[in-house]
Amino acid sequence: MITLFHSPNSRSTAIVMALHEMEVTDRVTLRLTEIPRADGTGRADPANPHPEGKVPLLDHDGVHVWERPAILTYLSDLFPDAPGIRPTGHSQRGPFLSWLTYYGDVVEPVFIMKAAELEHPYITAGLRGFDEVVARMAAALADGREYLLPDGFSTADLLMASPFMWFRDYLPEHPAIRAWFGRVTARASVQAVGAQDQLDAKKVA
Ligand SMILES: N[C@@H](CCC(=O)N[C@@H](CS)C(=O)NCC(=O)O)C(=O)O
Repeated sequence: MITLFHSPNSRSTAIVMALHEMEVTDRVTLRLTEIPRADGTGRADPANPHPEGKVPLLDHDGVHVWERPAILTYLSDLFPDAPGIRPTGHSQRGPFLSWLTYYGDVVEPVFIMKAAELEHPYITAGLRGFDEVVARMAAALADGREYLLPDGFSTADLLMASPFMWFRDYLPEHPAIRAWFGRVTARASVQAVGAQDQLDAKKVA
């Protein structure tokens, strides 16, 4: 049995969107869970097996997978024929994994540093900064492609777009990035899960 611990309007939302894109919502059970929120609401759910009580967490027959890049990679291995992923052996598997890992290793920390207004030579040396993230995305989209991979949408687009969904002010004034973000957020998965999250948010904190 595969269960995703999900809290509405949180980092796990992108994983639920990915399940829709992969057309595997009937294969993965959603378990709504509570988390402590930045505004002081919510609490850790003792039933959530995440080591820090966070979401998302994927439970596959009692084996736990956490961190979104790992979960999206794991799902792509579990469902190699699903749309929206690049399975092992696919010519774009490497770039697909690279965007997922780049998100976790660089983009998310860079967003947090930006929000916290933190700068340090170690950060610049190790991660680079927000401008470099924007430049990397702009470079990928420079050839006119619609999504980050040259052969179309992937769940890596959901992950890379996810921080901009919460921090809309951070969306750069770059036409190709704005058009890409518009395409990602117009997708049926994003619209449907966003609407469902609003309903589910009333059930859990
Ligand atoms: N790097 C993790 C971050 C997970 C994370 O921080 N999730 C937040 C939700 S937005 C959470 O569960 N917070 C609850 C807490 O900090 O206790 C990932 O991307 O999966």
